[in-house]
Amino acid sequence: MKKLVGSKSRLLIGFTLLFAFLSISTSCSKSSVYNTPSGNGGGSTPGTNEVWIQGMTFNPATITVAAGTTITWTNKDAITHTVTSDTNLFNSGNIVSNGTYSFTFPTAGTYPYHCSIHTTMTAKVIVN
Ligand SMILES: [Cu+2]
Repeated sequence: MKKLVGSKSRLLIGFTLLFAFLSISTSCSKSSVYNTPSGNGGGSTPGTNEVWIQGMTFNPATITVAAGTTITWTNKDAITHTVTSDTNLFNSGNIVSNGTYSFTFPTAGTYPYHCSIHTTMTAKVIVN
């Protein structure tokens, strides 16, 4: 009798451990899915009049456009960046991951800019 009770409770412990293990592995796989980037970026290079902020750099670092062109920046990084004119002509404010910012350049000239969060990130727009 005692032996039977003992094996029943061992069986119960076994099931409890099995359920505990299953719920842990379920939550693990859920969290790893949650952490996976969505990967909905479209193409693998910036389009015309587009600058990607990617890997802590502006790509392309120098973009040349005609006067009146609107340039769109897209933040491909997981961290926040800004597009900030060195001469205060334009300032995006914070661009979160996957966020965009557009600015139209009506006048010919060279317009250097940087990220105000990571000041080593610099680039320029040349308007012809
Ligand atoms: Cu930045």
